[in-house]
Amino acid sequence: MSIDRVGQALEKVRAVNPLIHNITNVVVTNFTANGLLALGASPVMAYAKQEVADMAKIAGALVLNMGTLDDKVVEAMHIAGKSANEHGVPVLFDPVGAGATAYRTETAQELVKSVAVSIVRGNAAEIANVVGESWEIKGVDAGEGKGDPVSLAKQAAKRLGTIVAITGKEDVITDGERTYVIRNGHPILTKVTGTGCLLTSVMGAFAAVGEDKLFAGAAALVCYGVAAEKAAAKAAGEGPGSFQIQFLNELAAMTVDDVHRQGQLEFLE
Ligand code: ATP
Ligand code: TZP
Ligand code: MG
Ligand code: MG
Repeated sequence: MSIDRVGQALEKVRAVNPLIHNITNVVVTNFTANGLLALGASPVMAYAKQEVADMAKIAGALVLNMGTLDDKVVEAMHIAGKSANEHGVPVLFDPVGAGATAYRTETAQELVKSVAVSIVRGNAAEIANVVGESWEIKGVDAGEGKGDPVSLAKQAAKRLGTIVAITGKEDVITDGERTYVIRNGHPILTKVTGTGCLLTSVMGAFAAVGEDKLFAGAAALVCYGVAAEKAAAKAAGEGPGSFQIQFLNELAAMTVDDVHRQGQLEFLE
């Protein structure tokens, strides 16, 4: 059963403790490092153009996150991405705020052209803008675009020739042919900044240890959503501050049994 494979993927992350090289934004750096550690991965943040090629080639996965861009970060992403590609290291891409400004949209579109990305993960508006569709976006948060996330994700995956994950109330991940829908998570995730960014890095940890990158991404989405549900239950009535701490605790404490009990993974034909 698929949910058994999710549990196995979680155990493999913890057994392997993959090194995840993040070129991410200044808002979420600490949360991302702590979330990866809690899960059982090994985070490193490295940005200097002098070292990113060396770091990317020894990593289990490279995560490129556009949250707070500047020229130096963009140059580092291209260098690191090229090195990861040359050494068979999976690259995850989080196009934070694509569509909000021309600079973000252009940077995202150039990156997916010059770097072979294994998984792109964003909200619906970001993914639409990466593939040149307009979809309203306010800052880094999804707007009220109309459309079906499953068909948008499939269309984007085909156009980019990669796996695409669109997250929100429900999550979709597809390679354009095979598609999973994940119905885990909790609305309070939207009240803590960086929960999308950490998710992309967590998908990196699963991609680092899984041959089937589509399933690895789906497994990460299930585990992340289950941890959030458990954390929200424990922090009930207390607000986003308590939830954030409890979420880190649950990324560490979540068991294969929890995944079996609560995982909501559907494969769409
Ligand atoms: P945005 O900026 O639009 O919030 P993001 O990059 O933060 O995007 P999200 O789509 O919020 O990414 O996804 C982060 C996590 O939050 C995912 O696990 C997703 O399933 C979960 N999530 C987001 N919205 C909801 C919701 N309304 N109910 C349940 N889970 C949600
Ligand atoms: N501004 C630039 S990056 C960032 C903000 C608020 C964090 C976005 O994090 P997420 O995970 O997309 O909510
Ligand atoms: Mg969010
Ligand atoms: Mg985001």
